[in-house]
Amino acid sequence: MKIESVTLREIQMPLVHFFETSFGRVHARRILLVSVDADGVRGWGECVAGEDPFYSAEWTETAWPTIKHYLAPALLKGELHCGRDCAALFARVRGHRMAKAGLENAVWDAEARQKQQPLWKLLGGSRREIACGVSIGIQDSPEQLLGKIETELAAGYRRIKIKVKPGWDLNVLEKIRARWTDILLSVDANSAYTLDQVEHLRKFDAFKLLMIEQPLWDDEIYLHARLQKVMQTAICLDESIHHARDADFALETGACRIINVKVGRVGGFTEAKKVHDVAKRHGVPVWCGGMLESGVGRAHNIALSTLEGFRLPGDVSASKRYWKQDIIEPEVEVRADGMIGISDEPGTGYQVCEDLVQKFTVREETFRAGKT
Ligand code: OSB
Ligand code: MG
Repeated sequence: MKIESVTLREIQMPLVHFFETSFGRVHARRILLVSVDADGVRGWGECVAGEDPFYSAEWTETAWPTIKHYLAPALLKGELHCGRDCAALFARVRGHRMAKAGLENAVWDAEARQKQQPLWKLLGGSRREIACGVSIGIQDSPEQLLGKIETELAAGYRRIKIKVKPGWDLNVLEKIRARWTDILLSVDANSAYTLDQVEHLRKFDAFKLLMIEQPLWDDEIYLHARLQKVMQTAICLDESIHHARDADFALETGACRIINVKVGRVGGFTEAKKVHDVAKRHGVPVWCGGMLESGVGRAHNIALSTLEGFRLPGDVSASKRYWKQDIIEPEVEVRADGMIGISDEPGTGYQVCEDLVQKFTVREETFRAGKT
């Protein structure tokens, strides 16, 4: 595989509805898209870093120069046979996993198109349909949240996840459970609590939750193990898991019973597959998290979710929940039974609408072999 050029674009897209977590509210996304041209095909990747360094240290403005000055040059200079080879080329750069994933996944995408194979098959997937859940942000009022849940359940989604933080947690859960006793329900705290609040956290056990995601510090695994010992609700780690070794450590120490796999957070498909394999070895289910992706990242999340270990509904939901118009064709649609059917087309099965990408692009730079 000869990578001839790498193009980095920033697109800006307003969200259909704001999204609020314990670390803040976003109204629009600034997304970095990566495309690589190789052997007559173009592969696309998405860097899922946020607009601010709040979910993780990485954000839009660290990803751009990291790709420009280090990762794209490494890719253009390196010997590369397939997507799997990228991680080694990027290994000298510490961290910056979302930036790495944007590039690596573009290479996997190109590889699948070049081999005329579905990306999901290339990744080792087997599922022909995947189960979808939704992640619903903090709203202006509990009534507004209940209205949203009602809409998503009617649309067929198989699991409702709500964002929680002190002051927007047990009170809201009481209202939800009063109305829907049996739905598959989980919460995501995005590190909003500390171990001092263990008595408060134990009260979550009353609500028969599928899981509580990332209750404690984003850089902590061991203290989650302490918490898991005194909580019935399964802990799921998101922010704390950066690679397969973290996953192994977390599962060995009992810090969680479920793992949220985000391909961007762990640095690309190769590492995401490793995290999946570690969880499988421990007999622990994983599910695919989301980062408010455009269609490019969304299509990649769908392909990843076909791996056997993705046994729980993911945060992979329909394009129209996020965007007035998504940048892929067809848009991601979720069936009335809450599933997404998997395409047999080569690549992701979704085409990138380059004219729309162009329309949303606010900056663009191309790097070529021998010129970086
Ligand atoms: O913690 O899973 C998270 C979005 C941005 C940053 C972090 C998270 C999320 C979500 C949204 O929960 C998932 C989605 O619908 O894409
Ligand atoms: Mg999360």
